[in-house]
Amino acid sequence: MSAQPVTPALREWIVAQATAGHPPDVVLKSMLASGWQEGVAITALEETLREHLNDHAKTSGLPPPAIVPEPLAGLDNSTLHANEHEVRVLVAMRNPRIIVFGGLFSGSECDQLVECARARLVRSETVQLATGGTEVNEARTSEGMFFARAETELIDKLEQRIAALLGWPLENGEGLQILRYLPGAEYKPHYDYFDPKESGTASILKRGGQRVASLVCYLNTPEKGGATVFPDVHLDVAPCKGNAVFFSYDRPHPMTRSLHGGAPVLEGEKWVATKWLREGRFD
Ligand code: PD2
Ligand code: ZN
Repeated sequence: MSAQPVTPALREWIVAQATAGHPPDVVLKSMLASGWQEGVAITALEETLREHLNDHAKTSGLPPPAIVPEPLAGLDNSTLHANEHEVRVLVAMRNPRIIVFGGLFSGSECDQLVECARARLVRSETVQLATGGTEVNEARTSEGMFFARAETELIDKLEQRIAALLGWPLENGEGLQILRYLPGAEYKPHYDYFDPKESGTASILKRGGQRVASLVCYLNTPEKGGATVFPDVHLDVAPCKGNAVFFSYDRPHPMTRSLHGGAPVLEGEKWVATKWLREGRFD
């Protein structure tokens, strides 16, 4: 079958369909019905809509894109080496950028983090963007604590491993946050970046600028529930001891599709360590 050219007229038609409110799967169906090859149609749809969103972002004064960590830049391997430690790439999604790593932490490293954090847990708070302070929030029913950067030898070693894996300066990382979810606890879907429209954001950004990526590392395997969910792309990542999910967002805007949450834990506990990466040094 000869290649079908994606013409400017087709791109215009796709944008018109999307603007009229037709969801991508409906647009795809009508392309297939008019004889488009499935692969060509999907690529044309994805590329056209992404370009359209980017153009829209430029003209509507949205924040410009930042440089974000890209762990797989120039690599075609399913196994990476981060400071002598072997890490497997289990899932890699491009848009939004989501990567699931296998074996980032060893079982014993996970256990040690849990035991160091246990006695220091307090009910988790979220950043109160109106003031730049923090508050207890019903959307987040976990308990947590923060380690200072390089607080112990183990934390220093893990932070160096993460910096090597992500290719992002260690100094741009916030301290490791440990969270424990008991049965029923959850973290409702949210964005990890700071909303530029909120009045407290300017003061938060003075230290390190925006968050541009997150790495959620699983320190145990809950018996049931507790997936990290990405509702915009219908992706659920099962928590599995030693694995981690990475995702980046190049601007503080929902167009990054980085909305994510921690689904309720149904049985057992869930422990995670979260590393947030800033644009600049977080000193
Ligand atoms: O524990 C999780 O799965 C989770 C989900 C959403 C953690 C975070 N966000 C976070 O620490 O930001
Ligand atoms: Zn989050």
